[in-house]
Amino acid sequence: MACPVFLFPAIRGGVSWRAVRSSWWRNAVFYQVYVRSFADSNDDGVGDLPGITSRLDYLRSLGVDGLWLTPFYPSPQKDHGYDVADYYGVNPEYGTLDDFGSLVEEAHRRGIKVLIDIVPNHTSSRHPWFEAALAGGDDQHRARYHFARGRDGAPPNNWQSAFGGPAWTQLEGAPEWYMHLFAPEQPDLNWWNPVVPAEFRKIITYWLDRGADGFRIDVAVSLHKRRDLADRPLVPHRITGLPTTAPGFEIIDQPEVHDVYRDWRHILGTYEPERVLVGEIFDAGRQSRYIKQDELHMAFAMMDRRWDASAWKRAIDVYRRAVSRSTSLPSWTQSNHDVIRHVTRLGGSGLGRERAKASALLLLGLPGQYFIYQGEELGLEEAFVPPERREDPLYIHTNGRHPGRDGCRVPMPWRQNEPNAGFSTSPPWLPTPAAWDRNAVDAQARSSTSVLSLYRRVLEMRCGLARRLPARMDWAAAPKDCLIYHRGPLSVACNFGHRPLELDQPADNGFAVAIRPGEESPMRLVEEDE
Ligand code: TEU
Ligand code: CA
Repeated sequence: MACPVFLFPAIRGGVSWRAVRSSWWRNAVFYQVYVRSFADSNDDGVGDLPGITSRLDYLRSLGVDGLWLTPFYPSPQKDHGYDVADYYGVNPEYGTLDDFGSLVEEAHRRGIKVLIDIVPNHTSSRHPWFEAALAGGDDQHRARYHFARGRDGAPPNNWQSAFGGPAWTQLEGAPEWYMHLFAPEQPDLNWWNPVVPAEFRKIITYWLDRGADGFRIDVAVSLHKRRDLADRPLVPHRITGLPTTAPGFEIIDQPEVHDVYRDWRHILGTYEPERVLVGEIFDAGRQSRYIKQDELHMAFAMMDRRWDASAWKRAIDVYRRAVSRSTSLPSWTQSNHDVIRHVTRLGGSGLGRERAKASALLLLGLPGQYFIYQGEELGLEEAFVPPERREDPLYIHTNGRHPGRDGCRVPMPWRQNEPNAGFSTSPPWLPTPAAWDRNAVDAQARSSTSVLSLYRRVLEMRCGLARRLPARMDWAAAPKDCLIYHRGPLSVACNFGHRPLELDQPADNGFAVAIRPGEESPMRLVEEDE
């Protein structure tokens, strides 16, 4: 957005004042667009790039500084784009390269940056490299992936796929297996082979040249697997006694992964204005190793703790400490396309929504970036998707033991009293829940008490305060079930309890939150001029 953000974190390690000062991404608010479900321009039931372009004014009026687009590359969509068949194109369902160009141009015209998703851990099984590896069986192509012989008809080792079952699939009628830490349609690349890093250098340069402002890196720490492919040691489970994998034995996160990001950061450094790397890393310990002046700029401070003041305080401090030795700040987030929507996690319906409003304010006042997941600004809940309509490989490959992630990926409701809440005149790829009409953007825009109006107000206030907010915050003494912090002129209070709290802390220049169950408007926003 047009709001210039000039907040100065502690400057260490020889970063020039100018470099820090001119960083557009520090304290920015990003908005994650799940491309397939955001906006459908041609009414075929599937979101697309021109749809996003047509909604940029909505995103500008919301007040975001940047977008993260989930993968839009040609893909068989076995994991909805996280199975890339061609890293240099656009899935025809989503548009063309020209559509990408217009999207970037129009976003930039509105002062909005565009991050794209890069998937370096694995390709699609329909990527020409993997097809050649299977067809020819030649060593050169196979060496780009992990092929290994099985052990007496069993997989080469005991590693498991994140989607259930072994991380290996056997080739038909052959002794070899190939590795996939996710679905069988997502074979893992062999980053030890120099051809692979060389290809990704080309890919990121290609998109930087097309105007991308940076990358969200999928499963960022997994690129190099442990070289010996050794079995994970098994130990008896603490409670059940059943064999379980021993902690502290890394099959990913090898030291060489850091070389990749140092290399990418170097490439990014040759572009103006500054481009950024956001790693899909949630673990604070790992964040402290990867968020560095010469590696990643950001990673996700995922706030998925139970609704409890001390648990939230602890988590906030853990994530703040993780970046304390860098010039970066945490990137607060509560939801994405892989997790149950946080309104639902926090208790669902009215209560969950009020808590979600409070948690957003709590996090938006903190130093750092904030990542909104599309629909969060509407207070959307996890949707029920009938089992026969579910498409997530996590649901499919666990044979339904895991409900899958479709419930947070249901298309955006744009307009009330229209088919499929205004997303599309055709049935959307995932069905719109009947009651979603009332969540529609147009309805919420008309109401001053809607979640959307709250987000707009808070982002505007944040933008207005930006120049006066230091990178430092301090916790203040607070009553039980309550967190209070001060950050320069801003004071934020969040009530995690069930009873209304009267605070004697003045909330002079900032906003204060109080949850008053049973009241029509349980949230209080104290603005500067009140
Ligand atoms: O997710 C990687 C990841 O570690 C998880 O959040 C994953 O969804 C979970 O382990 C499943 O049990 C990324 C993407 O965000 C996700 O959508 C993809 O499915 C995954 O990588 C594979 O590309
Ligand atoms: Ca479409």
